[in-house]
Amino acid sequence: MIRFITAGESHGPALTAIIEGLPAGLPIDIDAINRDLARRQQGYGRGGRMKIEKDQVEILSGVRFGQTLGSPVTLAIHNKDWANWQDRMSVSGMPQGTPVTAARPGHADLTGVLKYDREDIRDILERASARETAVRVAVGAVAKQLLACFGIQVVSHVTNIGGISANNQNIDYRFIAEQWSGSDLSCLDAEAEEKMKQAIHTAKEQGDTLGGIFEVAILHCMPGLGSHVQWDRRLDTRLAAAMMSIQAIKGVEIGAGFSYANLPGSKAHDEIFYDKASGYYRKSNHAGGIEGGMSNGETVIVRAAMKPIPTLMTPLASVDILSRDPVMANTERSDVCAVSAAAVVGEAMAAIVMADALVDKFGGDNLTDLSAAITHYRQRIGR
Ligand code: EPS
Repeated sequence: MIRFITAGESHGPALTAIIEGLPAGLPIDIDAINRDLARRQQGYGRGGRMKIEKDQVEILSGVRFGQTLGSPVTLAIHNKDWANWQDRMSVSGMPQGTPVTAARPGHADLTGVLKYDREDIRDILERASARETAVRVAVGAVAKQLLACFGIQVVSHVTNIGGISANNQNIDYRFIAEQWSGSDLSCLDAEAEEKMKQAIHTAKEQGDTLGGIFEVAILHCMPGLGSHVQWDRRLDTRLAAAMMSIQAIKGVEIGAGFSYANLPGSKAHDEIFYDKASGYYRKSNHAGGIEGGMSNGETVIVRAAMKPIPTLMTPLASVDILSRDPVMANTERSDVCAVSAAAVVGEAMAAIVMADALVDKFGGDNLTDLSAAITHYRQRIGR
C-alpha cells in the first residue's frame, strides 16, 4: 500500500510529506518533481504569493544515490514567505499583531475555531490553505515516476472557468501536455481561454473570485486496477475520494458522469471489440476507463469542479467570532482563480491513487519483482 500524510502551515517554515510503500529501486528524478511544482505555481489569476515562492523539493529520507530504499520517503518544501511571517507564525513566544476574528464564508474558518477551540482564525486557516497542495504535487510527481516505469501517464487540462466552457471535442489525450504548453490556463481551446482570462480579470477588478472544472486523464493503464469485490477497493471510489480531498473541490465525475442520467442503456455503454493486434478495445469511452470499480484498459477520465476561492477582496457578510457582532469577512492576499493549479494537484492525487492500486495488484517491495509481475500479467491477458 502506498500512503502519505502531509504537515505544514501556509506561512510556517515548511511543508512536508512522508510517503510509505514505494518499492525499492525506483529511480527518483528531482528535476521532474520541481517541474511539477513550478507548473502548480502558474496560471492566470494567481495571487502575490506565487511571486515570492519558488517551490523546490528537498528529500530528507528514503532515497540513496537516486534510488528509493523501500523505506519512508520524506519530502520538504521550504516556504520562502516564512521569513516575513515570524511575528504571526512563530513556534514559541507570544503572538504579535491582531488575531483574525472575521470568519470567511466558504472557508474552514468558523467551523474550525468551534471544533478546535481557538480564538484566532489563523490557527485554522494556515492549515486549511491550499498552499498544502504544493507538497501533494511533490508526492504525486514521485508516484508519476513509478507509473512511468510501466508506460502509465497522467495529464490534465482545464475545461471550464466561471461558467465559460472550452470546446473539447475530439481531444487526443496523448498530446494534451504538448497542446496546452504556453497556455496561461492549461486550456486546450484558445478562444475560450481568452474569455476565461477576461472573466478572471473582471472578477479581480470587482474583488471577486472564480471557480471552474478540470479534467485528469490517465493513459496506457492496464485493465484490472481496483476491484469490484469491496466498496473501498473500487478504483472509482479511490479516485473520487482523492479528488474530493483537494481544497475547494465540490464535485467529481468519472467518464460521462452526471450526463449518464440523460442516456438510455443502449447509448450509454461502450461496446466491446477485439482484434489480434490490439486485443479488446472500445470505440467509445463513456465509462471513463472504469467498469465494476476496475480500470478496463481505456483512458481513465476524472473531472472535478472547484468552487470559487472564499477569500474575497469585496467581502461577504459574517460574524466576529469573539464579539458575535456582524462584520465583513476577513480579507487577505489570495488568488482570484486557481483552477489551473488545482488541475496539477488533481494529476498528483490521481497518480498517487493509481500507484497505490498498481502495487496493490502487483506487489510493492521492489521494482524488479513489480516489473516481473506486470510483464507476466500483460502476457497472460494478451496486452
Ligand atoms: C497558495 C498559497 C496561499 C494562497 C492560496 C494558495 O498563499 P497566501 O495565503 O500567502 O497568499 O495564495 O491559498 C488559498 C487560496 C487559500 O484559500 O488559502 C498556494 O501555494 O497555492
